[in-house]
Amino acid sequence: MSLDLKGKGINTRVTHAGENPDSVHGSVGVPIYQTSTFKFRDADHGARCFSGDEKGYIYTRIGNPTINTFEEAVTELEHGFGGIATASGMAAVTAAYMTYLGAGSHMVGTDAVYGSSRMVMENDFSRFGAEYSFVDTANLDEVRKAMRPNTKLLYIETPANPTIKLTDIAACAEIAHEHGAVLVVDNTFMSPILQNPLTLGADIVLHSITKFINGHTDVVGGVLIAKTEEEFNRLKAVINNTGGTMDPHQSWLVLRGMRTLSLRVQRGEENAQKLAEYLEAHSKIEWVRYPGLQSHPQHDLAKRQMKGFGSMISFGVVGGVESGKTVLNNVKIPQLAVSLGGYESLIQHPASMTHHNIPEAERIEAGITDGLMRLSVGTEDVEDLQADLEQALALI
Ligand code: LCS
Repeated sequence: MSLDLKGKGINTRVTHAGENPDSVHGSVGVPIYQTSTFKFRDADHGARCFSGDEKGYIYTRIGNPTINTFEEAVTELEHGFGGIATASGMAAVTAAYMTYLGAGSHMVGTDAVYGSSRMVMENDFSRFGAEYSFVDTANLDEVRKAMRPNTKLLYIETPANPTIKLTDIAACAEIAHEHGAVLVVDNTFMSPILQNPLTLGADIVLHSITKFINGHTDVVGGVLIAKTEEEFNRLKAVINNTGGTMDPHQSWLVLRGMRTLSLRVQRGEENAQKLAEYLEAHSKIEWVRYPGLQSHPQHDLAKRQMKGFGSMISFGVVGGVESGKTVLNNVKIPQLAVSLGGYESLIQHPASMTHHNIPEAERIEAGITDGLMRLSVGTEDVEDLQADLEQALALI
């Protein structure tokens, strides 16, 4: 029997969600069902599993106990109806686009989304006749103006990668629903610990699990969580047929990583708040963007829709991109690498790395300037991180 998590706190829920000790040997950890297919008792049983008259595993692309355990756990944390784990975050983004868009339909998206989330739309879905408008969704007037009669999908990322701009989720849910569109929210930067878009009116929430949820920089993965059975079934049908699903070993790893999510998020956030304040006061720093700073233009929205401010900081160094690169090349604790949300600090330069594939004019218009540096703050001792940044900034 799994524990009833109703009314339990987030730390209890992240520790026990999806837990269901196996009935054969009682193993507390979920077993890895490393199998591609499942044997039917007889021909009628197989037919009933396919028709849905009986619940039963069929084939791992369609369902697998290890994968389902992870899906149930993350769905519990996001307050959804059901979740579908995918091979990567981009497989989740692609599945969302594929489910809600077709020839002649239109999407409105956040302009400063993760580079590939924008480029897969502009380069690939456009070839199938889907239309798009990427706008500054922090400005609700721009969102309203961009909506058309054929808009089927409002797709937002908040905080956005890498500008750390926020979008008002509840207001966007209202706008989307007035137009008969669905609202999909990429919640990667917050994780289910700090923001729950489904409780604010979104229809679908997605994550690159590669980041905070797995948290150990050793797995690529994604997940989509639907608020209703209807949306879950629509997504599931597309993913089962197109095949961007997660595998059992990957699911076992991400579930293991997720058990410590709230501890890592808490520590990363404490560190990030201190570092953001330190950077803001530093003479070599031109600007800092972190939702926990009073200076963040949407600090009030952050307090309203998020349960914490996260551990992603972007900043610009006096002297622009060259000075920024001096910091990147000389810090010793944050590693110079893309990705984010792991136990370790990482630093990178979006204009030439994660967002290099966005045409320059679109990139600059979205606020991803050449001088923007992005820091993912890990669980190290903050004094060590600060001393390290200090010695690198002193070289400018
Ligand atoms: N959504 C967001 C907000 C992301 O940051 C990423 C990847 C994705 C979706 C795609 O997920 P993936 O397929 O990589 O699991 N962001 C990356 C980044 O900022 N650095 O490296 C990858």
